[in-house]
Amino acid sequence: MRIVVLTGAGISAESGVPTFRDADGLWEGHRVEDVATPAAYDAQPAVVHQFYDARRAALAGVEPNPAHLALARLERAWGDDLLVVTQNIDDLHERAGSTRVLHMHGSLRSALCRACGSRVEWEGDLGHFPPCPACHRLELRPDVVWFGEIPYELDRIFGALERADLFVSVGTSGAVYPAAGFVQAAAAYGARTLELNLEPSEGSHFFDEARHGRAGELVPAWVDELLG
Ligand code: BV8
Repeated sequence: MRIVVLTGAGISAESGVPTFRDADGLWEGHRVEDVATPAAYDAQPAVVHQFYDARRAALAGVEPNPAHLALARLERAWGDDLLVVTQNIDDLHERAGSTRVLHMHGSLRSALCRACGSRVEWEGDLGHFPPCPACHRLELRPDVVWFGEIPYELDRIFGALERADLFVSVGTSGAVYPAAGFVQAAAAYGARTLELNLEPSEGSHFFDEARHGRAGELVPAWVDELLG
Protein backbone atom coordinates (compact mmCIF):
# COMPACT_ATOMS: atom_id res chain seq x y z
CA MET A 1 0.00 0.00 0.00
CA ARG A 2 1.60 3.25 -1.13
CA ILE A 3 1.22 5.99 1.52
CA VAL A 4 1.74 9.76 1.36
CA VAL A 5 1.83 11.59 4.72
CA LEU A 6 1.48 15.40 4.72
CA THR A 7 2.67 17.09 7.93
CA GLY A 8 2.28 20.62 9.27
CA ALA A 9 3.27 22.64 12.31
CA GLY A 10 1.04 20.55 14.57
CA ILE A 11 3.39 17.53 14.35
CA SER A 12 6.22 19.61 15.86
CA ALA A 13 4.07 21.36 18.50
CA GLU A 14 4.81 18.74 21.19
CA SER A 15 8.53 19.24 20.51
CA GLY A 16 8.14 22.89 21.51
CA VAL A 17 8.12 24.41 18.00
CA PRO A 18 5.32 27.04 17.99
CA THR A 19 2.61 26.55 15.36
CA PHE A 20 1.32 29.43 13.21
CA ARG A 21 -2.20 29.59 14.54
CA ASP A 22 -1.57 29.08 18.24
CA ALA A 23 -2.22 32.08 20.52
CA ASP A 24 1.51 32.57 20.80
CA GLY A 25 1.85 31.25 17.25
CA LEU A 26 4.81 32.12 15.04
CA TRP A 27 3.12 34.91 13.25
CA GLU A 28 2.19 36.55 16.55
CA GLY A 29 3.92 39.89 16.70
CA HIS A 30 4.81 39.53 13.03
CA ARG A 31 2.34 40.10 10.24
CA VAL A 32 2.88 37.30 7.73
CA GLU A 33 3.44 39.82 4.99
CA ASP A 34 6.18 41.43 7.12
CA VAL A 35 8.32 38.33 7.37
CA ALA A 36 7.28 35.64 4.87
CA THR A 37 6.95 37.35 1.46
CA PRO A 38 9.57 38.35 -1.14
CA ALA A 39 8.38 41.95 -0.82
CA ALA A 40 9.09 41.88 2.93
CA TYR A 41 12.62 40.67 2.25
CA ASP A 42 13.23 43.40 -0.32
CA ALA A 43 11.85 46.03 2.06
CA GLN A 44 13.50 44.93 5.30
CA PRO A 45 15.88 41.96 4.92
CA ALA A 46 17.30 42.43 8.43
CA VAL A 47 13.86 41.92 10.05
CA VAL A 48 13.22 38.82 7.95
CA HIS A 49 16.65 37.39 8.77
CA GLN A 50 16.09 38.07 12.47
CA PHE A 51 12.83 36.04 12.25
CA TYR A 52 14.46 33.05 10.55
CA ASP A 53 17.76 33.25 12.45
CA ALA A 54 15.73 32.97 15.69
CA ARG A 55 13.83 29.92 14.39
CA ARG A 56 17.05 28.30 13.16
CA ALA A 57 18.76 28.87 16.51
CA ALA A 58 15.73 27.43 18.34
CA LEU A 59 16.20 24.09 16.56
CA ALA A 60 19.09 23.31 18.92
CA GLY A 61 16.63 23.36 21.84
CA VAL A 62 14.03 20.92 20.49
CA GLU A 63 13.91 17.18 19.84
CA PRO A 64 11.76 14.91 17.64
CA ASN A 65 8.64 13.66 19.46
CA PRO A 66 6.84 10.27 19.33
CA ALA A 67 4.95 11.32 16.18
CA HIS A 68 8.17 11.99 14.23
CA LEU A 69 9.73 8.78 15.63
CA ALA A 70 6.67 6.70 14.65
CA LEU A 71 6.86 7.90 11.02
CA ALA A 72 10.57 6.98 10.92
CA ARG A 73 9.67 3.55 12.31
CA LEU A 74 7.00 3.17 9.61
CA GLU A 75 9.53 4.10 6.91
CA ARG A 76 11.87 1.31 8.09
CA ALA A 77 9.00 -1.18 7.55
CA TRP A 78 7.39 0.41 4.48
CA GLY A 79 10.46 1.55 2.58
CA ASP A 80 9.83 3.34 -0.72
CA ASP A 81 6.06 2.92 -0.39
CA LEU A 82 6.02 5.72 2.22
CA LEU A 83 6.67 9.39 1.42
CA VAL A 84 6.53 12.23 3.95
CA VAL A 85 5.70 15.65 2.48
CA THR A 86 6.20 18.38 5.08
CA GLN A 87 5.22 22.04 5.17
CA ASN A 88 7.60 22.42 8.11
CA ILE A 89 11.02 24.02 7.73
CA ASP A 90 12.39 22.35 10.88
CA ASP A 91 14.61 19.23 10.64
CA LEU A 92 12.78 17.03 13.15
CA HIS A 93 11.65 14.38 10.63
CA GLU A 94 15.25 13.77 9.56
CA ARG A 95 16.52 13.86 13.15
CA ALA A 96 13.90 11.19 13.98
CA GLY A 97 15.39 8.98 11.23
CA SER A 98 13.08 9.64 8.27
CA THR A 99 14.96 9.75 4.96
CA ARG A 100 12.08 9.99 2.45
CA VAL A 101 11.02 13.57 3.31
CA LEU A 102 10.13 16.37 0.86
CA HIS A 103 10.27 19.91 2.32
CA MET A 104 7.74 21.62 0.06
CA HIS A 105 8.21 24.97 1.88
CA GLY A 106 11.97 24.74 2.26
CA SER A 107 14.27 24.25 5.24
CA LEU A 108 15.93 26.30 7.97
CA ARG A 109 19.07 24.17 7.42
CA SER A 110 19.64 25.63 3.94
CA ALA A 111 20.51 29.02 2.44
CA LEU A 112 19.72 30.12 -1.13
CA CYS A 113 21.82 32.63 -3.08
CA ARG A 114 19.65 35.16 -4.91
CA ALA A 115 22.57 36.02 -7.23
CA CYS A 116 23.75 32.59 -8.48
CA GLY A 117 20.88 30.37 -7.31
CA SER A 118 23.11 27.93 -5.46
CA ARG A 119 21.95 26.28 -2.26
CA VAL A 120 24.22 25.63 0.71
CA GLU A 121 23.63 23.79 3.96
CA TRP A 122 23.52 26.46 6.68
CA GLU A 123 23.88 26.22 10.46
CA GLY A 124 24.21 29.74 11.95
CA ASP A 125 22.72 33.17 11.27
CA LEU A 126 22.27 34.88 7.91
CA GLY A 127 21.49 38.31 9.36
CA HIS A 128 25.12 39.47 9.02
CA PHE A 129 24.87 38.87 5.25
CA PRO A 130 27.75 36.40 4.85
CA PRO A 131 29.10 35.93 1.28
CA CYS A 132 27.76 33.10 -0.87
CA PRO A 133 30.39 30.30 -0.85
CA ALA A 134 29.89 29.88 -4.63
CA CYS A 135 29.76 33.45 -6.05
CA HIS A 136 30.85 35.44 -2.99
CA ARG A 137 27.95 37.88 -3.44
CA LEU A 138 26.18 38.97 -0.20
CA GLU A 139 22.89 37.57 -1.49
CA LEU A 140 22.13 34.60 0.76
CA ARG A 141 18.45 34.35 1.84
CA PRO A 142 16.62 31.70 3.93
CA ASP A 143 15.88 28.74 1.63
CA VAL A 144 12.18 28.80 2.47
CA VAL A 145 9.13 29.26 0.21
CA TRP A 146 7.44 32.57 0.96
CA PHE A 147 3.81 33.46 0.20
CA GLY A 148 3.46 34.09 -3.53
CA GLU A 149 6.39 31.80 -4.32
CA ILE A 150 5.99 28.37 -5.91
CA PRO A 151 6.49 25.49 -3.48
CA TYR A 152 9.32 22.99 -4.06
CA GLU A 153 9.02 19.47 -5.47
CA LEU A 154 5.42 19.87 -6.71
CA ASP A 155 5.99 17.45 -9.61
CA ARG A 156 7.27 14.68 -7.31
CA ILE A 157 4.48 15.41 -4.82
CA PHE A 158 1.64 15.24 -7.36
CA GLY A 159 3.25 12.15 -8.90
CA ALA A 160 3.17 10.45 -5.48
CA LEU A 161 -0.42 11.62 -4.83
CA GLU A 162 -1.43 10.08 -8.16
CA ARG A 163 0.02 6.68 -7.15
CA ALA A 164 -1.07 6.80 -3.48
CA ASP A 165 -3.47 4.24 -1.97
CA LEU A 166 -3.62 6.18 1.31
CA PHE A 167 -3.18 9.92 2.04
CA VAL A 168 -2.72 10.93 5.67
CA SER A 169 -2.61 14.55 6.92
CA VAL A 170 -1.01 15.21 10.33
CA GLY A 171 -1.03 18.47 12.31
CA THR A 172 -2.10 20.95 9.67
CA SER A 173 -4.92 23.50 9.64
CA GLY A 174 -5.45 23.16 5.89
CA ALA A 175 -5.30 26.94 5.51
CA VAL A 176 -2.39 27.27 3.09
CA TYR A 177 -2.43 26.22 -0.59
CA PRO A 178 -1.44 24.25 -2.59
CA ALA A 179 -0.84 21.88 0.40
CA ALA A 180 -4.45 22.30 1.57
CA GLY A 181 -5.63 20.95 -1.80
CA PHE A 182 -3.65 17.68 -1.67
CA VAL A 183 -6.46 15.75 0.05
CA GLN A 184 -8.83 16.48 -2.81
CA ALA A 185 -6.19 15.55 -5.40
CA ALA A 186 -5.40 12.27 -3.61
CA ALA A 187 -9.09 11.41 -3.29
CA ALA A 188 -9.63 12.20 -6.97
CA TYR A 189 -6.86 9.69 -7.81
CA GLY A 190 -8.70 7.06 -5.71
CA ALA A 191 -6.75 7.15 -2.46
CA ARG A 192 -8.33 6.69 0.98
CA THR A 193 -7.81 9.79 3.12
CA LEU A 194 -7.22 10.13 6.88
CA GLU A 195 -6.81 13.27 9.02
CA LEU A 196 -4.87 13.13 12.32
CA ASN A 197 -5.16 16.56 13.98
CA LEU A 198 -5.84 18.21 17.34
CA GLU A 199 -9.10 19.66 15.95
CA PRO A 200 -10.99 19.52 12.65
CA SER A 201 -8.94 21.33 9.99
CA GLU A 202 -10.45 23.70 7.43
CA GLY A 203 -10.56 20.74 4.97
CA SER A 204 -11.70 18.12 7.47
CA HIS A 205 -14.87 17.41 5.48
CA PHE A 206 -12.81 16.22 2.52
CA PHE A 207 -11.37 13.25 4.49
CA ASP A 208 -12.85 9.72 4.59
CA GLU A 209 -11.82 9.47 8.25
CA ALA A 210 -10.65 11.97 10.89
CA ARG A 211 -9.16 11.26 14.31
CA HIS A 212 -8.71 14.23 16.62
CA GLY A 213 -6.15 14.45 19.37
CA ARG A 214 -2.42 14.99 19.89
CA ALA A 215 -0.10 13.79 17.13
CA GLY A 216 2.21 12.31 19.77
CA GLU A 217 -0.53 9.79 20.59
CA LEU A 218 -2.46 9.50 17.30
CA VAL A 219 0.49 8.85 14.98
CA PRO A 220 2.19 6.05 17.03
CA ALA A 221 -1.24 4.38 17.48
CA TRP A 222 -1.92 4.57 13.73
CA VAL A 223 1.54 3.20 12.90
CA ASP A 224 1.07 0.35 15.40
CA GLU A 225 -2.20 -0.50 13.61
CA LEU A 226 -0.43 -0.59 10.23
CA LEU A 227 2.51 -2.62 11.51
CA GLY A 228 -0.07 -4.76 13.36
C1 BV8 B 1 1.62 29.76 -4.22
C2 BV8 B 1 7.42 28.64 4.88
C3 BV8 B 1 1.52 29.96 -6.59
C4 BV8 B 1 7.88 29.87 5.54
C5 BV8 B 1 5.02 28.79 4.40
C6 BV8 B 1 -5.84 29.40 -3.21
C7 BV8 B 1 -6.76 29.96 -2.40
C8 BV8 B 1 -6.36 30.99 -1.51
C9 BV8 B 1 -5.05 31.44 -1.41
C10 BV8 B 1 -4.13 30.86 -2.22
C11 BV8 B 1 -4.52 29.86 -3.12
N1 BV8 B 1 -3.42 29.49 -3.77
C12 BV8 B 1 -2.35 30.22 -3.34
C13 BV8 B 1 -2.78 31.07 -2.39
C14 BV8 B 1 -1.92 32.01 -1.66
C15 BV8 B 1 -1.16 31.38 -0.50
C16 BV8 B 1 -2.13 30.87 0.53
O1 BV8 B 1 -2.43 29.70 0.60
N2 BV8 B 1 -2.57 31.82 1.36
C17 BV8 B 1 -3.45 31.42 2.49
C18 BV8 B 1 -2.98 32.15 3.73
C19 BV8 B 1 -4.86 31.71 2.16
N3 BV8 B 1 -0.27 30.31 -0.94
C20 BV8 B 1 0.95 30.66 -1.42
O2 BV8 B 1 1.35 31.80 -1.53
C21 BV8 B 1 1.85 29.50 -1.84
N4 BV8 B 1 2.41 29.75 -3.14
O3 BV8 B 1 0.42 29.57 -4.16
O4 BV8 B 1 2.32 29.97 -5.39
C22 BV8 B 1 1.51 28.57 -7.16
C23 BV8 B 1 1.07 27.44 -6.44
C24 BV8 B 1 1.05 26.19 -7.04
C25 BV8 B 1 1.47 26.01 -8.29
C26 BV8 B 1 1.92 27.16 -8.99
C27 BV8 B 1 1.93 28.44 -8.39
C28 BV8 B 1 3.07 29.36 -0.90
C29 BV8 B 1 2.65 29.08 0.47
C30 BV8 B 1 3.88 28.74 1.35
C31 BV8 B 1 4.21 29.84 2.31
N5 BV8 B 1 5.25 29.42 3.25
N6 BV8 B 1 6.02 28.37 5.21
C32 BV8 B 1 7.84 29.77 7.04
O5 BV8 B 1 7.57 28.68 7.58
O6 BV8 B 1 8.11 30.80 7.66
S1 BV8 B 1 3.38 28.47 4.84
C33 BV8 B 1 3.41 28.05 6.53
O7 BV8 B 1 2.12 28.30 6.98
C34 BV8 B 1 3.68 26.59 6.84
O8 BV8 B 1 4.67 26.04 6.05
C35 BV8 B 1 2.31 25.97 6.62
O9 BV8 B 1 2.13 25.68 5.27
C36 BV8 B 1 1.39 27.10 7.00
C37 BV8 B 1 0.91 26.91 8.40
O10 BV8 B 1 0.00 25.90 8.37
P1 BV8 B 1 0.14 24.62 9.37
O11 BV8 B 1 1.48 24.00 9.21
O12 BV8 B 1 -1.07 23.83 9.13
O13 BV8 B 1 0.15 25.28 10.83
P2 BV8 B 1 -1.07 25.98 11.60
O14 BV8 B 1 -0.49 26.65 12.77
O15 BV8 B 1 -1.90 26.73 10.63
O16 BV8 B 1 -1.99 24.75 12.09
C38 BV8 B 1 -1.48 23.81 12.98
C39 BV8 B 1 -2.52 22.72 13.08
O17 BV8 B 1 -2.01 21.71 13.94
C40 BV8 B 1 -3.85 23.20 13.67
O18 BV8 B 1 -4.92 22.65 12.93
C41 BV8 B 1 -3.83 22.64 15.10
O19 BV8 B 1 -5.11 22.25 15.51
C42 BV8 B 1 -2.96 21.40 14.93
N7 BV8 B 1 -2.22 21.02 16.13
C43 BV8 B 1 -1.65 21.85 17.06
N8 BV8 B 1 -1.01 21.10 18.01
C44 BV8 B 1 -1.18 19.79 17.64
C45 BV8 B 1 -1.93 19.74 16.44
N9 BV8 B 1 -2.27 18.59 15.83
C46 BV8 B 1 -1.87 17.42 16.43
N10 BV8 B 1 -1.11 17.39 17.58
C47 BV8 B 1 -0.77 18.54 18.21
N11 BV8 B 1 -0.06 18.47 19.35
